[in-house]
Amino acid sequence: MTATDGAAAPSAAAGVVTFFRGLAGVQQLSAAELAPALASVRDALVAKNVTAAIAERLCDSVGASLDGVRMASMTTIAATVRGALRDALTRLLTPRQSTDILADIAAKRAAGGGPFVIVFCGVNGVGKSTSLAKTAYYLQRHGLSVLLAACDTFRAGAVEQLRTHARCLGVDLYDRGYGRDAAGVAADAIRRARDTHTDVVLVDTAGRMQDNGPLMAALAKLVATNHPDRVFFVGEALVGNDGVDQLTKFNAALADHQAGSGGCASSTALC
Ligand SMILES: Nc1nc2c(ncn2[C@@H]2O[C@H](COP(=O)(O)OP(=O)(O)O)[C@@H](O)[C@H]2O)c(=O)[nH]1
Ligand SMILES: [Mg+2]
Repeated sequence: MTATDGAAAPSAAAGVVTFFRGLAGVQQLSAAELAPALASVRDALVAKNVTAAIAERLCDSVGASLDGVRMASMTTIAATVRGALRDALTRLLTPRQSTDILADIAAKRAAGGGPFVIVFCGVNGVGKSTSLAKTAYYLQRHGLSVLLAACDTFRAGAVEQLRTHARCLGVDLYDRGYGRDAAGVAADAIRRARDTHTDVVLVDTAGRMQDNGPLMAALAKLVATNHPDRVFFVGEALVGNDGVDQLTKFNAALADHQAGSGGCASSTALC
C-alpha cells in the first residue's frame, strides 16, 4: 500500500458507518429499513475475509441493537452504529473459558490436584513446539516449575528440538524417543511431574491435518486418556478462513472421542 492509498482510505469504523447514511432522515429504525445496510456490511466483511458465519452473527447483533432506536441526526447514527458494533464484537470475542492460566494453575496447586497439564496441537509446522517453549519461559518467569513432554514421537528431529529448548530454558524434559504411543508417553510424563511436584506439564504433539481421521483419533486418545487442563490449538494466522475449518475439525474430533469414551467435553475445549 502507498502513502496516498492510506490517506485516501476511510477508517474501518467510518467505512461501516457509510452503509447507514441512507437512514439519516429516518426517525425510528426498523428491521426492514436496516436490512439493506446490514446486508452491505455483511458483504464488506466477507470481502475482507471475515468468515461468513461470523459476519452474519455480527450483523444480526448490530441489527438487534439498532432495531427501534430513534435517530436524531447522522451523528447519532454514526455513534449508535459504532457502539452497536463495539458491543457485538466484545460479545463475540469474550472467551467462555478463563484465560488466566496463572490463576488456574495456582488454584489447582492449592487444591493439591497434581500438575497442570497443557497439550499443544495443530497442523504441521505451525509453531506448536515454539509456542510451547515460549509458554515454558513465561511460566518459569512466574516462578513455576515446568516439565516438557516430548509426545511428537513421529517427526524426525522433534525430540531433539524439544531437548534443545529444554536445555536453553533450563527445564526438565520427559522423552522416550520415537515410534511410541504418544498418549502413553504423556501419561508417563504426567506421572513423573506428579512424583517430582512439578507445577506444569507442557505436552508437545505431532502435527496433523484436520482431515486425517487416524491421526486425529490418536490426538483425541491422548487428550481423552490424560485429561489435560487445557488444549491449546496453535494456528497459522495467514491461512485465513481455513483456520476456522482446522479449529472446528480439531474440536469435533476431540468432542467425538470424548462422547464415545464418556469423557467430559468441557474440560478439553480448545483454546
Ligand atoms: N515467522 C515465524 N516463524 C515461526 C513462529 N513460530 C515458529 N516459527 C518457525 O516455524 C518453524 C516450525 O516451528 P515449530 O515450532 O517447529 O512448529 P511445529 O511443527 O508446529 O512444532 C520453525 O522454523 C520455527 O522457528 C512464528 O510465530 N513466526
Ligand atoms: Mg513440533
